[in-house]
Amino acid sequence: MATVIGRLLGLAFLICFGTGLYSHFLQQPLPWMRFPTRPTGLYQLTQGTHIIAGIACFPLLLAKLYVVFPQLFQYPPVKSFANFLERASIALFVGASLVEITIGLLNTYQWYPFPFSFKQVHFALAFVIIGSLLVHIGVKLPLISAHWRATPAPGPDERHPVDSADGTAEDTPVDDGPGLPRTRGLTGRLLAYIDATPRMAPRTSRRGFLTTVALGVAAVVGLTAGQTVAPLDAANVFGPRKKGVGPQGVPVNRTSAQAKVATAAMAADWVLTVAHGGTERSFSRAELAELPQTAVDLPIACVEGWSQMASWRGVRLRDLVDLVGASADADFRIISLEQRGGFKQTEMGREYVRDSLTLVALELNGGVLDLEHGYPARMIAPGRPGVLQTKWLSRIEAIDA
Ligand SMILES: Nc1nc2c(c(=O)[nH]1)N[C@H]1C(S)=C(S)[C@@H](COP(=O)(O)O)O[C@H]1N2
Ligand SMILES: [Mo]
Repeated sequence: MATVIGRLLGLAFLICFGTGLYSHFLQQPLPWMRFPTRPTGLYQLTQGTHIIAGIACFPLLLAKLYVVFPQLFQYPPVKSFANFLERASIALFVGASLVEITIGLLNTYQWYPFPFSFKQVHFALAFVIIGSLLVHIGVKLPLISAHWRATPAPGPDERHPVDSADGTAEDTPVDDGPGLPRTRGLTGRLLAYIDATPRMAPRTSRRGFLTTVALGVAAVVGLTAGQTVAPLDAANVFGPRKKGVGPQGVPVNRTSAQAKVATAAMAADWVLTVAHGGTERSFSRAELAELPQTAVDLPIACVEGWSQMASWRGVRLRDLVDLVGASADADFRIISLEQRGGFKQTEMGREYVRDSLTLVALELNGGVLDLEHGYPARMIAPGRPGVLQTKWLSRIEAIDA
């Protein structure tokens, strides 16, 4: 039981680690990094999966703890160095995991009742978790490989073979004792013997327990996944965001009031300045609207796990930067009217700048962009996290290489 749940938990953590790293590097790329811009919903998929797998970890981790609970109090506490490593790595793994998924869940509700930076701690703990998991697997490797080399368990009548007709006894299979796996080779048998911790009287039936865990996973995932998986929308009871709820049918993360941009955004003399090298041009909203317009369907996919498809209309970013003579390999800094706040400016690699779907959007779902969605103009690009879809644009400038 511990193995079955351990495998599922390991899988969920690996998925979270991979999708988490992807999300991290999208937001803080190393200088040489380039990212795929297709499929356009790639980040919606990776981050939606990250949150779903993370939420599934709650029942899985609790189940795993429940199953191994008696072993937490084994005596003597440490039997050998390998045993010490194993127990220390598990203690670290369990502690770090509980903190990791708890702050992750709180982050999806944008609730931060802890005195440290969510982003840094969530990132650092991921390495503690994967590291301790690797130590744990390393210590258990001989046992794991012995298990995979094991011969299938014999049928009932093979166990006690009758003498053959000529009266000579056939090879008698070694009886490993009740509950021990039959393994090939001396090492395998020894390891199986060493691992034979006294069997506990079952506290519940195996099937009942696994059903409970499966129901738990189905419940917590089913009641939240609708925040990103459209067909599950109706069942989205606990997800912090609901599809279609918000101005122009799209949820809002940071409001114009929180960002303190309303006055600057509504000002009659607003312009968007585009700069490359020594060249600078400013465009009023009317001037932007006179440039060739493109319509695209792209999702807002928030790191917090909600996402929503929307229709945007506006000017291709590459057309705009070409007007100031941008080179094809120029990366850009996207600056909003916001004076404070972590996302007042973002950076955009050339792969997004040159993409035909990347827009300075002026319209959303058939109407003038709502102030809450970034009026007068905002960025929308394929495959990027919501945090990088900068609202209330002010300036777009080439980053000197
Ligand atoms: N200037 C600015 N743009 C921003 C943000 C912000 O805080 N400031 N938040 C981002 C985040 S986290 C998300 S998920 C999207 C949400 O876009 P929406 O509010 O139009 O749905 O806007 C992004 N754009
Ligand atoms: Mo977001």
